[in-house]
Amino acid sequence: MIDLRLRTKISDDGVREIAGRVLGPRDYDLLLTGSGPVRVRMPDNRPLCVYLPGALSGLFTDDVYQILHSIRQFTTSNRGDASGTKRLRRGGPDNPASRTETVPVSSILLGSMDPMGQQRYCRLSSWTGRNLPQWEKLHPPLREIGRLLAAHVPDRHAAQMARVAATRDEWVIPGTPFTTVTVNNTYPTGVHTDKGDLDEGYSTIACLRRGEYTGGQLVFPAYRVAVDLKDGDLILMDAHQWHGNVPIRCACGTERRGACPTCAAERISVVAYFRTKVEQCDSVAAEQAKADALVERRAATAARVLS
Ligand SMILES: O=C(O)CCC(=O)C(=O)O
Repeated sequence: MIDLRLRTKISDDGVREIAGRVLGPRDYDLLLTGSGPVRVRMPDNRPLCVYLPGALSGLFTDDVYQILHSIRQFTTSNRGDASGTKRLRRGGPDNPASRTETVPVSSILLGSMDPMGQQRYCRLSSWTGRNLPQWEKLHPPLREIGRLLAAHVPDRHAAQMARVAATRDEWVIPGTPFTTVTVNNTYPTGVHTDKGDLDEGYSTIACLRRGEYTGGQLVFPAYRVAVDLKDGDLILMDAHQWHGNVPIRCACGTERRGACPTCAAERISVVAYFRTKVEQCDSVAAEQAKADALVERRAATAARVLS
């Protein structure tokens, strides 16, 4: 394993200014490609990332790929800076929407979700709840990612496992230090830091590639370091450091937001992590009771408004 210690860092204020921006080759000086494993340390010696080329080769079977590929249809407009697009307020000048949205990106949450927005109870994400057999087929690669995290960043893995021990089993992906997974399909994230995951933990990104494309490199702009994840590569990383991707241009020559329907170029990133607030989740039955009570309260309010 090559061990690199970076000497300089651009100030947080300097990087915050470019939050949401899609990066380019001008934003890095060092590009890690698949020649061998590399550990990169920040100037204060904390680990920025561990890049493990080919570590997952063979684990993303056709079956697993088909599942991950099939969920590209699910999009979200609430990834904020990570969408790499501007936030817009829908509605007219007289009735502006209360919250802003971005252009939808192909990104979906799998696994456990803590209370957020209107859904003030813990639950499995809707895709997960409806597709349990497929969800379980994703577990073996996630277990291997957890094992690699333990092997290469043992202190962060141990910190995460301490939170796992304090969390009800039903909310943890069995045999892993993770509760939740984000699957992105073929779009460049804008400069962002991850939110909702454990401060003392570590994030992991696995990559599946199909067809021919250029770009997609994952850049840490404060350190001017980038990683070109190939099919089957894994990066273990501090996702609280600013990061984002370079635009993805497929073999047909178009800049992609979504897999290319013509040449089938596709970049899937699978981000596995521990969601901090999942530790507070009650039993499935108790959380379901909270959900039911919320539905009843809303129905009662709606009935009062109509009467
Ligand atoms: O796809 C990537 O390389 C980065 C994904 C990411 O940063 C995210 O989903 O938050």
